[in-house]
Amino acid sequence: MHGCFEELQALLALVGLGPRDVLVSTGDLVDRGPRSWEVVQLFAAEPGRRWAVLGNHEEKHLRGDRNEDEDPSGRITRCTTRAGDYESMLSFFRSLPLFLDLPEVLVVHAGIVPGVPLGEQPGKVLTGRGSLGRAGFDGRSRWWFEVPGPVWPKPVVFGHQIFPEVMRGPRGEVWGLDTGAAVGGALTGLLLPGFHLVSVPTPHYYREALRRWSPVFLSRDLPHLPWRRVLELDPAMWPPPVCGELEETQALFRQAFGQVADDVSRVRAESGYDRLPDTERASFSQRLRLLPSLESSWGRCLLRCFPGGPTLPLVVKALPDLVAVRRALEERAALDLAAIIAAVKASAPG
Ligand SMILES: [Mn+2]
Repeated sequence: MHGCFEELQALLALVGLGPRDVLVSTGDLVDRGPRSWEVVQLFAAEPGRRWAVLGNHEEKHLRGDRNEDEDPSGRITRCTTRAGDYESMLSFFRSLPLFLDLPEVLVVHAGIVPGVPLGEQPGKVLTGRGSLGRAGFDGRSRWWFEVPGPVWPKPVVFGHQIFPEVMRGPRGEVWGLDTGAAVGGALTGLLLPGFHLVSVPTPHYYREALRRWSPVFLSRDLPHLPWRRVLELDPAMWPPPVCGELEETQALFRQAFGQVADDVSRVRAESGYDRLPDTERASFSQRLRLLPSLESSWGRCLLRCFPGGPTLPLVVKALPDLVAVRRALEERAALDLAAIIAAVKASAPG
């Protein structure tokens, strides 16, 4: 359902759900769409006749998964749900089963391993956590429901994998109902016991949400993002003021990089390092390393890049994020390079 509350209401109105009917969700009640909390409330309020299985999106919230580079939909839900409501959401998720064995069908979120008893099914496969990339679930190999022979003694109803049309399987023994709710597809229901399909189109809510929230997240994350990611981002792709923040951040890194390059060349040229025979160069570097004035982020970066000069991997390793670069540039501003050069020259043996 992915937070498509209005479409869910429309779907229920369409089928005329009566007081004795039960509504069952294949999971992923939340994320991507605009009204996750309302969808959760609709289920949580009436546990007797609103059932759902655990989807990978619910599971991600329960795990407190913060690895959101690829899919920030959970983070958007966290940011748009009041703290107390979010806690209630989590405790509701904790109550969800991995499957529902109904009289007419078996309901799971992502899929099952054919022939394996329900109690022994891997939780990952049922909920779709990490099932992508696994044969039978990756869309490249034959689907788990296309194996020869019966998949299960009764039809299996599942979600998780978006199909342009409901996936009925070669022998009609599976019902893949995810038709892209919240991503410009439709919210689809299966009426039991007659096995009739009903669906309501949904806008591409998630695209809109991404457009709105990605700049907010980038702005928040920028100070702590690794340089490799910061430098990969194209400022022109981002709206102001994030575009400006990104440009400033990248400029700061280039400034630090240029400063290390200058300092390495200055130390080499002014200390006499470049005129030393190869045999004495190692001892020079050793003496440079022992200078107490280089015990700082900037000093460690300089030493890492000496004598060959900075490279992107070296600087990134010494100064992993914006916070580190800012600190290093401040340290550099307070540093007397001439004194360092004089000290290393003075430390020469003989
Ligand atoms: Mn899913």
